[in-house]
Amino acid sequence: MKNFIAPVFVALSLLQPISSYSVYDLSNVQWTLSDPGNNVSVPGSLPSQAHLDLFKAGVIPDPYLGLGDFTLRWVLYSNWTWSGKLPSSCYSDGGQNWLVFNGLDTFSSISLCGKHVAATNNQFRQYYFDVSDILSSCNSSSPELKINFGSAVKIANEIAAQPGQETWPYPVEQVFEFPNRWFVRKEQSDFGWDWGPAFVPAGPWQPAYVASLKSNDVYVRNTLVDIYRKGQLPLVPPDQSQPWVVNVSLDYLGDLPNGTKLKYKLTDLSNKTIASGSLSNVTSSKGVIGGTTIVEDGAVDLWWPVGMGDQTLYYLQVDIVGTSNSASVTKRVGFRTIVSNQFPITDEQLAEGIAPGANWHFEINGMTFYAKGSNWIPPDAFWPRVTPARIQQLFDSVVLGNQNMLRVWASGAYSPDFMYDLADEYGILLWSEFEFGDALYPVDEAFLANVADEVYYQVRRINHHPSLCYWAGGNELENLELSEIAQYAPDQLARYQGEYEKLFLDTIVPILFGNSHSISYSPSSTSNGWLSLDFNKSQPITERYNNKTNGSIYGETDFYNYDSSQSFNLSAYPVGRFSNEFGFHSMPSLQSWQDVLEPSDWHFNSSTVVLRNHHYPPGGPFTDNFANASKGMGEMTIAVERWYPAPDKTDSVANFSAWCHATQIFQADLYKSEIQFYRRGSGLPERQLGSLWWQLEDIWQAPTWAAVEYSGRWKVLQYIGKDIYQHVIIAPYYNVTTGDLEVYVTSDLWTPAKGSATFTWYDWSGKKLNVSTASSVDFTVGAINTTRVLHTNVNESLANFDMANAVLKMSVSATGSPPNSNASQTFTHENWFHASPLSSAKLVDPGLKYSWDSNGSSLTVEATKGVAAWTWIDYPHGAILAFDQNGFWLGKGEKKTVNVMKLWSDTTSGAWTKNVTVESLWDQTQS
Ligand code: BMA
Repeated sequence: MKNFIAPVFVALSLLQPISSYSVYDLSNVQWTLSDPGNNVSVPGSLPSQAHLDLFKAGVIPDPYLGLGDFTLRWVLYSNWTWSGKLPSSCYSDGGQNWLVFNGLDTFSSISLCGKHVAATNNQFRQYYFDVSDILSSCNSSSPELKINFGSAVKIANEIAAQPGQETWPYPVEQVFEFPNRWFVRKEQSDFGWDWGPAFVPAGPWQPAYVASLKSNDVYVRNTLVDIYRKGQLPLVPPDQSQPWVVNVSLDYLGDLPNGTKLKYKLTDLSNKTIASGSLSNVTSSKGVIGGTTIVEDGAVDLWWPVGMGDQTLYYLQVDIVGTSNSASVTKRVGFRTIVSNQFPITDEQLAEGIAPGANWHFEINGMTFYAKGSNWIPPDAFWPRVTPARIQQLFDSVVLGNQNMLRVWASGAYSPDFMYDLADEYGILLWSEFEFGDALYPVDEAFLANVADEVYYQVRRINHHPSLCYWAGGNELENLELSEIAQYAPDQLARYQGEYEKLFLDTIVPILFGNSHSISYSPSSTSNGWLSLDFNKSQPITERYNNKTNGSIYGETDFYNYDSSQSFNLSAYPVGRFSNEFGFHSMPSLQSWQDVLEPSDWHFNSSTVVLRNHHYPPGGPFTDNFANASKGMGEMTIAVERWYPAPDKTDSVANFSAWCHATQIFQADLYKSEIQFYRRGSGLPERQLGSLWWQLEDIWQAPTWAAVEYSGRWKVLQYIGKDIYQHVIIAPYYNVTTGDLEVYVTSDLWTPAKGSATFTWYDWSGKKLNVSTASSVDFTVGAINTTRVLHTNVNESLANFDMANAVLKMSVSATGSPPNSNASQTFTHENWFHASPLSSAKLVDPGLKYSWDSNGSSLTVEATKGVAAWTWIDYPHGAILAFDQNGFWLGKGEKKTVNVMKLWSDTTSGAWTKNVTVESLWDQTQS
């Protein structure tokens, strides 16, 4: 055996013959990437995409620089071929030889030894081809493998132009940069989105192999493990006293000998065996073999999301006994149940004050919890350069930011195994979606069959991960696309709704529920949930749509309003059971812009900055690209000027930086206001049980809704999210029309907490104001509930004061226990209220001072002269880190010790500490 062949068999004993089974990783081939049309031929790699190899070869600059999104269009209009020679040692004569591709993006034509193998048209499928005959008749000892990729943009347009092709009423199909993405099973945001570029990359984006099999060898190409409580049905809270069923099913290539058995071994991570034996009910049909076993309830510990218990994991090894290569698969698994409860509100719930309608919340291991998190988009326009380290950095930000759930949004790509692996370890719940969004899709036979293969592969690949918490069919399909049909083409609603159900119910559900008892599904995020379930049918779901009763509350909310005059008007926020997205865009920091812009472009409205703002995208409904982009810039500017004193620094770079920052303050302020509102809803009739903001992270450096910039740097929002997602919070709710101010303490602990809230009014210079509201209130707040601790009318209570010169500090201290624990713990939180907008408040110089503590990893910040609003510790380009707090307020004389919570990277050898600045809102506006 030559050294580049990876042996994957394990010889069970010396008496067994050593098999010639081998799996050859095609990343070892010396690839060439070429396009004769453009006279390009450069070294290629696999996995990769054309842009990445061209960048590596110096043919193009880093696509993210400047206006690369537009200037590199020639790459996406070209045809790219990866060619390379297979070593003769990677395949065998007489046996079966398979080409296995875990992902081809997207329209490829494959040839081997000059013979056509196949054409592909789905980025999300695994493809496998028996090339034994081609290889045995090939007269070269190093046959050439060629994979040619066509332009997805051109092919999408060709498909759309086919006679009789389906069309949809305007404006249902959302165009960002390139149209017709809905005909193509490729990452939809590759065609442009309102937070990203449109590189429409092409290439073998996932690993690929040659599997060479002798008789009775098998190659397991995909594995399903489904762990659920006996009797469990999807979407139904299971009986937690039942034992666990472990169902295993393997997709294999090769021929299984008759009477093959499956053996299993369940071990903990230290290799202690928990259970072992043969799987029962073994069934085998062409290419699939499976069986089940029962694991007693007490034999294993539960897996919990972060903050709710341990992330206990186990190894499940399954051996196919009887094959000559002793095929064996090991998956790391966890034991948990997770259900999206959409059942009608019960009488018992009504008696608790919950509004009628239906539930919409998650239950982990039978426990209701409050979901806190954000939406995940593709972390890069080029997946092959997304490393586990990058995901780890983002997941650090998720858990350090007090989040427990990410909605992995529907128009990127199915997440790689390493991302689910990391989520299993971090305890981050991944709400996962099939890759359809902001469009309706064709339903011809070929399209549905293509989707069916994709769903079958992805569901089986991902299901064993305990972090998987939910599947949804796509993004905004019911609340937006079908609503638009109802609005613009009401007479065609029945047709398009029927087509929608054909794809998202009739096609997807039987495959999903046929493979998984453990995961809930809804055809759309956002939706009003299901109306009824009938498990006598392979597709049990009937959607509720608008089958609603007045006064009742159903389903999820999705909310955006770019009219910033309404940003803090609480009565404009949606009242629902769960908020799966909401937001407003902001600029990235100057430091992020420095990564991709020439210094001459470091201006708020430089054309490069503006053209990287895709909120109203270049291909979208408006006619002029620059006007589109400017509209989104204008929304940010107006919001800043409306609500805060606007930066006006004489140094143009400092002014640019201050403006970028000011847009982040507005964004953070708005999200905080909404998150407080949603969380308070946990104890109001809506029984609101989750808020996931739009969006966690950036795909590139641009004005977007992200909380974490492309480099990993935290925007103001990420710090404010960390603060407001703490277990116990105190927050003001103000009605500007009536002057009513209410303050609530909200807790997502699983048992009641007791404590006191204190209230102190100041003027901006820090002088206490003798306002007649309560100064301290004792309270008990129930489990996942809220309680009002102050109610006043500021028009009355501040009648003798200058409203523009009054701020209220609210503090809470409560004793309770963290979820799933009896330990007693003190929870504290503080918040500030100002009745007049900060744009008209009488801010003073707060006299901020800071110094590094002797340990060098924390600094003390103090406001010596007045109240400091939105205190911000900034650090220079070159380091990426997170403080344990930032963007906070300080009372006069108040000091805070701020720790460097995480330092991810530092190219300054520590010099960044010398260039830290500390400024408040007041300082930001000083020249
Ligand atoms: C929703 C999302 C995304 C979009 C975001 C911001 O529509 O589902 O499609 O990027 O809002 O506009």
